[in-house]
Amino acid sequence: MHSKTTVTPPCSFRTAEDFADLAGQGVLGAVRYTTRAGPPRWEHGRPVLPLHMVRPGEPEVVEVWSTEDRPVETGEHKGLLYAHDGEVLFAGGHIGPSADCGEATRAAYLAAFELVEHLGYRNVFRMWNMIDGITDRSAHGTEVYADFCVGRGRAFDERGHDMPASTGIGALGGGVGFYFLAHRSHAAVHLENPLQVPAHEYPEQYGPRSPSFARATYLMPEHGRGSLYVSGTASILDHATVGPGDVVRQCQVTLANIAALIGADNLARHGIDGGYALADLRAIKVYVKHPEDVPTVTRLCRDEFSRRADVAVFTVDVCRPDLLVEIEGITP
Ligand code: 3EB
Repeated sequence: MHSKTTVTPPCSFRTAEDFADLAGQGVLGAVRYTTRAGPPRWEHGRPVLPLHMVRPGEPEVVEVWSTEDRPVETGEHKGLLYAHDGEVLFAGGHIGPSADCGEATRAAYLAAFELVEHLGYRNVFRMWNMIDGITDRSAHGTEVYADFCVGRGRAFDERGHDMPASTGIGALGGGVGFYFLAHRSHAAVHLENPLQVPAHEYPEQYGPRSPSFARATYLMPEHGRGSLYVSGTASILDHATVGPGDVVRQCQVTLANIAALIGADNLARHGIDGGYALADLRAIKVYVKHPEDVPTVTRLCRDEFSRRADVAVFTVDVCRPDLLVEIEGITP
C-alpha cells in the first residue's frame, strides 16, 4: 500500500539514541550534528552526513528526513551519498579541508546538479553548507566563505540552475559538509525578501562573487498547501549588517526579516496564497556565534516560536564577522 498522506514536517530532530532506535525505519537520510565531521556514510542503509557542530559535552542532534512508505533507492555519485523515494531526493557530500575550497566546491556542486538531472529530481528546494573556518583567511588571503561562493557560483552559472533556499554557516571543523533536497514533481518557487537585497545581488564589498541562494523556497504540490523552506536568515537589512555587537537587536531584526519573508504580503508578491507567522515554523535551527549569547537568543526565540517546534541551537561562526545570529526553519 502506498500512503498518500505527507509527513508534516518531513524533518525532525532526534537524540542519537532515538535515531538508533529507528534503525532506518521511515528514514530517507539524516544529518548528525556531532563532534567530528567527515564524509557521508551509510547507517542502516541510509545516507548520514556527520557535521562538526557540537562542542564536547553538548548532546548530539540528529536531523532526520522522513520518507513515506514508498520504496527507497540509494546510491553514490562522485562522493555524494543519496537516497530517493520517487518524490524526494536527499543527498550529502563532504569537501575535505584544503587551501582553497573553491574548486572543490565547484566540483561538488556540479556533481549535485548532475545527480538531480540524471535521476530526474530537478526541483532543488533546499541546500545547506556548513563551512569550517568560514571567516578565516584562505591560502589566497581571501575569506574561506568568499572562496566557497566563487566555486559555488561557477557551478550555478555552468549548469544554469535556479538558486534555492540555502544555509551557509560556520562549523567547528572538517572542511565543508553540504546536503540538499530536491523534488521530482512539485515545483520549487524561490522567494526574495522585500527588506533585503537578493543575496546574489550583494555589492562587491562582501566578496568577489555574491552568494547563490534565495531567501526561501516554496515547494508547491499539485493540490493544496505547500511548504516553505526558509534560508538561514540574519540581521541584514538591504545588504548591511544591523546591530553590530548587539545580539538582542540582531535577533529581533532576524525574526522580523523572517516574519516579512513568510507573511501573506510577500507570498502574494510571489503568486502564493496564504501566509505564515513565526509560530508556524518547525524544524528550526538557531546558530549563535558566542556561547554566552545562547540564553538571550533562546529566550527571544521562545517568545515567538511554537512549543511544538523542534528547535536546535548551535554555537558556530556566521559568514560575516559582525553577524552574531542566524535562524532558519520550515513551515510544513
Ligand atoms: C546572509 O543573509 C547571511 O551562502 O548559502 C544565509 C543563508 C547566509 C545562506 C549561503 C549565507 C547563505 O547573507 C548568510
